[in-house]
Amino acid sequence: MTTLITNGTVVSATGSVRADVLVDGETIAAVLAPGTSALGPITADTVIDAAGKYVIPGGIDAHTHMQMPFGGTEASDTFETGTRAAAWGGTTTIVDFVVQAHGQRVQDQVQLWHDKAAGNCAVDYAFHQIIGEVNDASLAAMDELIDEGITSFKLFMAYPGVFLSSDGQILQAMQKAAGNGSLIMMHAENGSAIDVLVQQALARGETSPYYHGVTRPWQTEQEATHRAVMLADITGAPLYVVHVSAKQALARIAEARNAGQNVFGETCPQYLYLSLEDNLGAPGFEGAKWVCSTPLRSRAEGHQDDLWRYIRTGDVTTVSTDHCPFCMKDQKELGIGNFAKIPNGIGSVEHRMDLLYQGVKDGRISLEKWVDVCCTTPARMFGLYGRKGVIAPGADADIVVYDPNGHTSIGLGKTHHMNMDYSAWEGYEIDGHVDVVLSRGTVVKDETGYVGHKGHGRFVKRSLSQNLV
Ligand code: DUC
Ligand code: ZN
Ligand code: ZN
Repeated sequence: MTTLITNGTVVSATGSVRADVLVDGETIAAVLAPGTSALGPITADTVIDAAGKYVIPGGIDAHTHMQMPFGGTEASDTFETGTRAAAWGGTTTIVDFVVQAHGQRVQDQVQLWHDKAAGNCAVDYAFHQIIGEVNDASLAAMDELIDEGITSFKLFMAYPGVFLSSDGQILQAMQKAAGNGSLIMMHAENGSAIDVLVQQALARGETSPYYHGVTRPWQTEQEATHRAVMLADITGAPLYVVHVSAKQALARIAEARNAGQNVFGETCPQYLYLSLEDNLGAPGFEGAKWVCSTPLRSRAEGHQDDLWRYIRTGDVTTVSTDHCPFCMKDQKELGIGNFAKIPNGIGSVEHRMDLLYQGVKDGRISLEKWVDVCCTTPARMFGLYGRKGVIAPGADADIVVYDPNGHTSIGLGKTHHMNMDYSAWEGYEIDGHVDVVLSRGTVVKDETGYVGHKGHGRFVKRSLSQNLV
């Protein structure tokens, strides 16, 4: 089965060129000058006309939480619904987090995540490992998992009593990563300080969602980021700081990078567009829709503009979603009268490519930077490059045909495909449209809608990061 995507502009992280893409089976066979090859006109079983469109590598969302237990409930997207929504939005690979909490065996949890995902996914998937309890067994598992294609480990400086690791435990895990070549991912917020601020706010009767943001001030993020950077420096471990929302934390990351450290920043669409004032501060309990950690930051303080700038400078290496959806009904509602009980998370897996494309339209980032932070660098960062993140012969035929003149309405009500009863992006009008999505050569989304099926998506074993200096 061959497919020719013709007349389009192939956009990579380094440039754009008019070219045809020939797909044979599951992989890309050739990238050709438009119309012909040295052997004459190309024939294929299926032809996709991409005239006036961009042809880009399938998006890689390197930070998702499908059906993750959290805050007394479970993230509302299953691997089936979440990866289907990803396909709708031009994301062809997700990297989800296996969770090891206190008292759990890492290897048991890996098996559990395989059981949840296998046979259910619309697009390919890989795993990171959350180490919620650093001990001899979990440190040993960090070595074992590398052979199983899980090469990055997330630690928490937040959520005392649930996921938080002490500085000593973090140091030990970093020593392990420095030795075996894996990558440490860090949730960098000072959880002990935040817990005190939260209790004090609640005691004053400050219970609405707005106070979720107020009690996690930027200083708690910058302080933890600094500590993580210093611990990484002591150990020589590479460090990827997830969901950075404070400009001061990014300044610290940029400083470490300028000093030659292998430190990387990730941000998410919510931190680029949404804010403490406009969203968490919405009337009544409405702000619960946007409770996530790290929190949305004040627009008056200028975080959003700075994050775009750090994407341009390369200090924000990747843009992922931290997709962790909860419905308002029965889930976010757990925190009525006490913001600390609102499950933390926003769902965006369907909208990341579109939302970041607005940065191109608005003149904030180049077309190539869009592909870089959404597709190519996530692949390099997490050991997928070559197979994923690139349109080149031999790569998996994960391809998106994107219409820059199309339009996507994230309307009021349920116009999205995530398993949520609201959208954090309600009312957003997007310049651009995901027209066609191929996952390993199979069209999973076209102009008629979703045409894929559950079970098409496979687990992808990752190699060590290809993005370290
Ligand atoms: N932050 C969230 O918003 N949700 C899940 C976990 C996290 O760290
Ligand atoms: Zn986190
Ligand atoms: Zn997360």
